Amino acid sequence: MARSPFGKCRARRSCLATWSPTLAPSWQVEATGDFNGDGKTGIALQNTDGTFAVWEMSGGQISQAGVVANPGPSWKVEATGDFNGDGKSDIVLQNTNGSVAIWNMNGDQISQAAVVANPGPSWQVVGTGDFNGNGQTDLLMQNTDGSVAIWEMNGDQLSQGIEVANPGASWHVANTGDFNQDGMTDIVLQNNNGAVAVWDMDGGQILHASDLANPGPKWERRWGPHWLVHSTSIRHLRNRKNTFS
Ligand SMILES: [Ca+2]
Ligand SMILES: [Ca+2]
Ligand SMILES: [Ca+2]
Repeated sequence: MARSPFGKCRARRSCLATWSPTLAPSWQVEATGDFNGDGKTGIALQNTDGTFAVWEMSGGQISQAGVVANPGPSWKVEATGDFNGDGKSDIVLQNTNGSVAIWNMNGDQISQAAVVANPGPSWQVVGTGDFNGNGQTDLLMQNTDGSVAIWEMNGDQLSQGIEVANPGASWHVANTGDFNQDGMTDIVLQNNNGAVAVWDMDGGQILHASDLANPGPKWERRWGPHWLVHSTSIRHLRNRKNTFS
C-alpha cells in the first residue's frame, strides 16, 4: 500500500489518502468546488469505475479525503455549482444515455440526489452559472450539432429550458464567467480553428457576441495543455509562456 500523508486510513473511508501524492491513472480530477462550505476550494475526482471522491483542501494540502459514492461507470461528473444555495458546491453528473443528475453535497456526503431530466445523449452538460442573474445556479448544455441551451434551474428542478443559438458544430463551449460584471454569467466559446468568442448573456438571450482573438490554427486541438481560460477574466487567456495573443 502506498504511504499515506495522513499516517493511517480513516474508518469508513476507502483510504483515499493512500492515492496521494501519485494517483493511479484510473483517477481523474474532474472539477473543483467548495463542497464543505469552509471557503476553501476542494477537488472532485472520479475513477474510471465510477467511484467519486472529494479532497477538501487547505492551501496546497489535502485536509480531508473522502470517497462519496459509486454511481457506476456510465455516470460522469461534469460540473459543479451551488444549486440549493447553502454555500456548498454541488455536483452535476450525466449518464451516457443523456440523463442529468445533481447531488447536493455536504462535504463528502450526499445530502440529496435528484435526476433533473434526460435531453438525450446528443446533449452534454458543458458548464454552470447564473445566466439569468436570479441567484439560482443554472446549467449550460451543448448539442453535438453545436446548439447551445440554458436550463434555468430552481434548486435541482428544471424550471425552463431555453435554446440560445447554434454557432455550428465547430464551436465548443470552453468556459463561463461574468465578463461584463452585470451579475449574469457569460459564455466563452472556441472554434476548432482556434478562434475564441464571448457571448454576454441575459438569460437565454445573447446581449453581445465578441470575437476576441485567434491564437492561430497551430493551437487547434491544443487548447487543454497550452491555453487556459480562467473563469473570472479573459485577460488571463495565455499560454504556458504567458504570452498574450
Ligand atoms: Ca449546495
Ligand atoms: Ca439562474
Ligand atoms: Ca455578464
